[in-house]
Amino acid sequence: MFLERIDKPTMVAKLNNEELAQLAAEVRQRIIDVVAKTVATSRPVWGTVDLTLALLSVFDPIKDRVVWDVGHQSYAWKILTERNARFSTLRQYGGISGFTNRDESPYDAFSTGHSSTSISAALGIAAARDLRRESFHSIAVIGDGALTGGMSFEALNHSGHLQPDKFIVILNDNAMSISKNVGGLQKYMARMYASKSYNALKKQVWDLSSSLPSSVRRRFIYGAQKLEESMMNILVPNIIFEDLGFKYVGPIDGHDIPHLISILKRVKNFMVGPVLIHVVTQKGKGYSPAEEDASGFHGVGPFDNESGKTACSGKLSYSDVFGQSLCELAGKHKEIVAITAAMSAGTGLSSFEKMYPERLFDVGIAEQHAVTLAAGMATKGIKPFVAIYSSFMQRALDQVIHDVAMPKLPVVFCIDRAGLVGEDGATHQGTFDISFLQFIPNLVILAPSCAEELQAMLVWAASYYDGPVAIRYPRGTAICRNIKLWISRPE
Ligand SMILES: Cc1ncc(C[n+]2csc(CCOP(=O)(O)OP(=O)(O)O)c2C)c(N)n1
Repeated sequence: MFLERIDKPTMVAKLNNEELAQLAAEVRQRIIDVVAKTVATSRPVWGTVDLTLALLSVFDPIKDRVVWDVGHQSYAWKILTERNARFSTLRQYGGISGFTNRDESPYDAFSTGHSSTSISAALGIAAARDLRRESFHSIAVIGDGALTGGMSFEALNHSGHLQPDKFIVILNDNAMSISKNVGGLQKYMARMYASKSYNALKKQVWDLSSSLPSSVRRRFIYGAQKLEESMMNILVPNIIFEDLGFKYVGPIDGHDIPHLISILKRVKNFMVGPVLIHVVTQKGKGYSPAEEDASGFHGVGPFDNESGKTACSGKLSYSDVFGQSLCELAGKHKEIVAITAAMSAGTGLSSFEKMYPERLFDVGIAEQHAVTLAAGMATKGIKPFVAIYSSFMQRALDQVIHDVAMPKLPVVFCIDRAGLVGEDGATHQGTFDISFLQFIPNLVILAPSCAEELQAMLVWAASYYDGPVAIRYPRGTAICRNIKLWISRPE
């Protein structure tokens, strides 16, 4: 067992390719063994194991700063940065967090949980480094799902302005958010996989540059990059990241560790200005049940690690009650639509999505946009039900106040996971919504005490047009009094 011998992350850099491959397999197995038993949800994190090993082979995990977006893909990072012994306490009371956390380890550069913060944070770290005249690399690792969040674009835009050296964004592209990723950017990235001629050209330029003496290398690279830009415009029109001021490198196979290492070394040693490395990975890679059902494996309870099967609780959650009731209501009220910010399954909207695909709007991880999209629809007689978890609703406070409540638009906010949520930890507790909603003018706030009340509130809200309504309900099994339930319990 290699893993047992890795008590310092710097040891990873000393391994050869075969040893790295074995270590990757052991880390994957360690994750499977722990998350299968975890008394909580678990995450499909096997896809970033190879990237983690490559990062640890090239960068210094204390001096250089790696910011993992959301943080749920950092399990391999945790295992290899002195937390293997504690890894079995993952997502348990007093145990280690399911996300990166500065209080937990000096290897965690930034505390995370909510999406799309990594580029801003890594840029801030790079800016602070330059002000303090220090020298190290600042690296953001962001998924294609998290890239759909507006903050990511704000940060990319600002990076193009600041142009820091030693600043790398690694785009971990598995074409999946929790469900399949949505949007024009995803389609655009899929087109880039085809850009073979551009990549071949880039490789030749780099191969040549690494053989030059350091005195001329920098000038050569600058000239080559200029040439490359003009060639690129012919071969791959409109590389969006280059237009924003990044050097684009990719797409690269995120499971080929030696290749990843060689790319990271080249970027580390030769590239100037912000660099975006586009890495293509497979969600769940290395654990076949998760490879086959990647979205099903995001946020499951304990499972059998051979078959990957989870036990069905047979109980109805508040999210189920919401989703099924909304299906019924949408049959009667043709103007009802549902809006989700990349969380259709989590918020109970899967049946709605199947029954009314044209009336379900998945906006990506973009809560602010979800709320103002609803506001726009409401001005034209549509009745939007916006389903967002309580803690993610924090993002969209100004949109609720300014775009919905002040103009008294009839939007219904279905605030799931209100109150304590358990194992997801501090960043996901829905403990602030009453405080931040109660001062908002024109907003009716409702909190059901059982499934039947939730249904009654949804029925009332569907016909209420004097202003917005927020209905907050908790995670987990709904209390059912069986008074007038239209919906059936799952098998
Ligand atoms: C603001 C916010 N909204 C929603 C979520 C819930 N969430 C956690 S992970 C995730 C999908 C992230 O997809 P991606 O960035 O592609 O990472 P992957 O899981 O594919 O590695 C979502 C929507 C969140 N963490 N933060």
